[in-house]
Amino acid sequence: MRINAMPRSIAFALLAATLCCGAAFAQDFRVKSLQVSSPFARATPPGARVAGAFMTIKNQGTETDRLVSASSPVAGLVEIHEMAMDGGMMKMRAIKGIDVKPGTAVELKPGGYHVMLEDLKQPLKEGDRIPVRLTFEKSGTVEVMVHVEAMGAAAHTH
Ligand SMILES: [Cu+2]
Repeated sequence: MRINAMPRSIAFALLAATLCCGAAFAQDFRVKSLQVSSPFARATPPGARVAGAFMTIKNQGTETDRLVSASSPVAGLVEIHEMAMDGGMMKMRAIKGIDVKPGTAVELKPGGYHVMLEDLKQPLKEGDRIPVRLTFEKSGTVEVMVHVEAMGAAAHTH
């Protein structure tokens, strides 16, 4: 079929479908009163065994909840980490959980809290979407899809 033989309405629909997908990854996931927004990670260099996953967790309920664990089929081990100053250097360490108070949002971001994917079974490639299960003390478990973005200038390494 010649393209200019296509009815205009179909041509516009195809164009809209092409344009839509830039924003399709800004995705929200919900469990009870919690909303997990736009989870992302960065592509890993060959041989890397770890990667951080980042997201915003908002609590629209009336009680404090707490992210207590996470797991993913792409990682042998998943921990909750924070970055903190230690003897004048930024270091990351495993923590028991992240509290999310009612009416607030906690941002997991490079240089701060993150979900650490360890013992990666394969490198994370730009454009991948990887499932990560988050478990909260009160709200239970939710599976989010983590969008893998281009490798960042700020590498995330141990
Ligand atoms: Cu870490």
